[in-house]
Amino acid sequence: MKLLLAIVQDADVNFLMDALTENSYRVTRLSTTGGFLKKGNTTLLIGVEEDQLREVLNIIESNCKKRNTTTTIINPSSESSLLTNTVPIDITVGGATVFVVDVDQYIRI
Ligand code: 2BA
Repeated sequence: MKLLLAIVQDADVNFLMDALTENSYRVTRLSTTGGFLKKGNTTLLIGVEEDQLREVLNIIESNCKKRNTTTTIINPSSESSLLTNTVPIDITVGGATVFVVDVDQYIRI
């Protein structure tokens, strides 16, 4: 068995959870925060058998979009570290970041 930790954007999560549950997958939703943007995102815990892994990854891929955003960082070429000394950067977030972990035991009591 595998545990997927799927970090997805909040805008995608309802569609993704619907698609997973319609296909009889069990899923748990956690509210999380990305370290770089410091904005809310969602982490889904999805326990699957190994032969279901590819289908679940396909469902995640087809429901999670890439989105462009802009943030600011401290200007790395400047000697000043004042917060006012920032530069904008364009970044692409998503579709999804997925960690696949081996499960030792799955117990439902
Ligand atoms: P955040 O950490 O808020 O990152 C949002 C986006 O900012 C990232 O999108 C990436 O495009 C960019 N980014 C992150 N760190 C960067 C850096 N040091 N320099 C330049 N750009 C950077 P994604 O890669 O799609 O990641 C989306 C979210 O997935 C992340 O939100 C974080 O919550 C999670 N994540 C991604 N990789 C991770 C990892 N290796 N470990 C733990 N969480 C991860």
